[in-house]
Amino acid sequence: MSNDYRFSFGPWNIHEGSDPFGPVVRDTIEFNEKLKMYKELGFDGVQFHDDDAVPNMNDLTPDQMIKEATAVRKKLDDHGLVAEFVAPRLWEDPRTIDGGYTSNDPACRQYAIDRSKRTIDIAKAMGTDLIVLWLAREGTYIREAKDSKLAVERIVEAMNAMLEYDPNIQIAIEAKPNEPMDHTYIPTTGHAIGLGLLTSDASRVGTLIESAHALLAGLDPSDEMGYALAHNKLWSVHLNDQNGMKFDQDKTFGAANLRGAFNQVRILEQANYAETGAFIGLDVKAMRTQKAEVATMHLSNSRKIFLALVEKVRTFDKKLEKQCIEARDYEALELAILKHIMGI
Ligand code: XUL
Ligand code: MN
Repeated sequence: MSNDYRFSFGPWNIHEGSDPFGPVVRDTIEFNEKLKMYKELGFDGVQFHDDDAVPNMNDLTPDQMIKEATAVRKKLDDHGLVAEFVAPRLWEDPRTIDGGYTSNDPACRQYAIDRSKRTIDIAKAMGTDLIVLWLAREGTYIREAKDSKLAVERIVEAMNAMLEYDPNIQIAIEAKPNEPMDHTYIPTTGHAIGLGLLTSDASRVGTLIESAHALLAGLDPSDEMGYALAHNKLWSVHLNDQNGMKFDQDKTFGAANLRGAFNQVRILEQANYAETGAFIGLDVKAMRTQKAEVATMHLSNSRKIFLALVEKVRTFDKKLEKQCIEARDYEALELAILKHIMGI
C-alpha cells in the first residue's frame, strides 16, 4: 500500500554544507552525479529552480535555453525520472535585491516577469506544467519601504502575465512568513489561496506547503495542509521539520516533532493525497557536520520516516479513536496515539 506515494527532491537538497557563518565542508556533486542518486534513494521526481536546469539561462537566447532544457529532460528520461516543477529563482540576481514582482523599480519588476516567462519555457521543455513560486524577497525589511496593498496587486499582475503566457501552467505558491525578509506579503496558505482568487484564473493557482514554513508562521503544518486540501489546492508539499522559531532549518522529516509529522501524514492519508498523483517533496538539508559519504541520509531517512508513519496512521485503532471522540475523552486519545507512535 505504502508504495503508492511518489517522492521528489531538488538538487539543492544535496548540499556542500556552507551556512552564513562558514564555507563549504563537502565537495560539490555535479548535477549528473546527483541524478544517478535519485532512484537509489527511492525518489522518482526532480524539483528544479529554472537555473538548476539551465545554469547560464540569462546568457542564452530563448531557443538555446529551450535546447538545454530539452537535453535535461532527456537525461531525466534516461534515469527514469520526471521533472515535478520548475521555480523561478528570483532572489539572487542583482535586479531582485529588493524583490522581483514587488520591487519599487519598474525595470526590476519587468525583469522578474520576463524571467518567470523563461521559467515557463523551461518547464514546458522539461514536460511539466507546474510552476512553484517561493516569493522569497516579496516583502520588506521595514514596513515603510513598500506599499503592502500595491505589492499584492503587483504580485497578481505578475501571476496574470504568467497565466496568460501559457494556458496550461498551474502555479503553486510556497508561502513562507520570513527569511530572507523580515516579513513577506504571502506568509501562509490562506494568503496564497486568497491571492489566487485575485488572479485572472484562480483555478490554476494552488499551493505547495512546506512544514518548516508553516511552523515559522506559528501554525500547524497539518492544519495548513487540511485547509489547502479543503480547497483542492494542495499540489505539492515540502516535508521537513523545524525546531522552534529560528532560521529555516529544513531538518529531516519528523526529527524535531514526530507527532507533528504523524499528523501531516494523517491528513494526507485521510484526503487520499497519493491518489491525486501529486508528489511528496522532501525539502531537507544535511547537517553541516555530515561527512560526504553519508550526506544523502537526510533524504532517504525522511522518506523512510514518512513511510513508517503511513503504516502508523493506517494501523491506528480507528474504533478506539471513534470511541474516544464520541466520549470527548481526548486524554485517552492522546495517550493511545503516543503509545502507538512509540510502539508500546
Ligand atoms: C526556501 C525554500 C526554497 C523553495 C524552493 O525556504 O524552501 O528552497 O523550496 O525555491
Ligand atoms: Mn521549500
